[in-house]
Amino acid sequence: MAILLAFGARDAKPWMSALREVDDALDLRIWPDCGELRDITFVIAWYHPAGLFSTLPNLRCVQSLGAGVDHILRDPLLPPNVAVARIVDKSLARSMAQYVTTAALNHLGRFPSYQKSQLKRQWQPLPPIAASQQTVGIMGLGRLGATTAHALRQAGFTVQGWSRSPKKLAGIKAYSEEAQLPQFLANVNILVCLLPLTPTTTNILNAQLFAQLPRGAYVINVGRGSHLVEDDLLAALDCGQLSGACLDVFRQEPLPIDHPFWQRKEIIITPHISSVTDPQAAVRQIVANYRRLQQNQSLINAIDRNRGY
Ligand code: NDP
Ligand code: OXD
Repeated sequence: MAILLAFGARDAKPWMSALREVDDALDLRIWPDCGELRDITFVIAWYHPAGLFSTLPNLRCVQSLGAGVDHILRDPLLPPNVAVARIVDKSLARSMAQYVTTAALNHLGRFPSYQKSQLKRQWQPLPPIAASQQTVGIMGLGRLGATTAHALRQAGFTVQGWSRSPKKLAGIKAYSEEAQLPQFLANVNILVCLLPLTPTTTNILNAQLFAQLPRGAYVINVGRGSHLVEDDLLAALDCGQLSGACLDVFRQEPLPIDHPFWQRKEIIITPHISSVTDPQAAVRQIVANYRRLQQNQSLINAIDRNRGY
């Protein structure tokens, strides 16, 4: 049995070292040096090369390098009986909470406006807004969404969330299912997307949804680029329905050089860094999963392939 590291967009070497620190007897291979393909039962994947899974006759598990698994599930060649697991880690949740809170406070403090004034050498105080008067709405109250909700609340914001199933989180008003989405959106000043990308959530940040937010709302997308209909965002910014957006994820990454988002002053762009898995923090659960697979035990943080997350 061997483990293959198949990373399209990340350096595999720090992962090799961290895995070896946990168990230096592991048979580890880095794509494209796969060796004997029939040895490979376990793939650690991050935007893996197309066609890979169909070349591995004994594949039993694909472990995502991150919290999301959309990059694995969208592969039509993923055999139906292969288990899929993801990373759940406190440091990943903390760093997401930190990013989103920073983005929300940056918007609340009007830092982008003051930077514009600065470039014009203008001393232009704006009326202050209290965090408590701003409602942050988080779409997705899972591992990252719940931690982020608590961090925003600690920063003084009024926080509410929306998820598939009903939730009870101290101090956070929770809405669930599609039926409660309009009610959830109606008073949200800062909307955060922390949903997984599934067929149901693809394109969810669209014109119809933006129209249900109060005028001038702000959007923070840290879920996936395909949650957002890009033209609808630009139109909502043009007409003032939205006042701005902070985007960490994009339909195409890296964001193409000629993409209209680059030119927009109301958009803050970061290169998919809001929460990056730390190899040292994540390898233990990966090795545990590999061992559990060998012993035919159920996996840690396995996802439901039918549900898509
Ligand atoms: P979880 O699976 O723990 O949580 C997902 C949440 O979304 C759950 O609350 C779930 O509801 C809710 N949800 C799923 N589908 C729907 C739906 N159709 N309608 C309403 N709510 C829905 O995931 P994580 O919190 O760990 O991660 C969320 C996503 O964040 C990842 O999938 C990934 O795309 C993104 N991410 C981005 C990173 C970045 O650097 N930008 C880093 C890490 C993750 P319920 O609780 O009822 O199941
Ligand atoms: C993840 C990510 O899903 O980094 O973990 O986007």
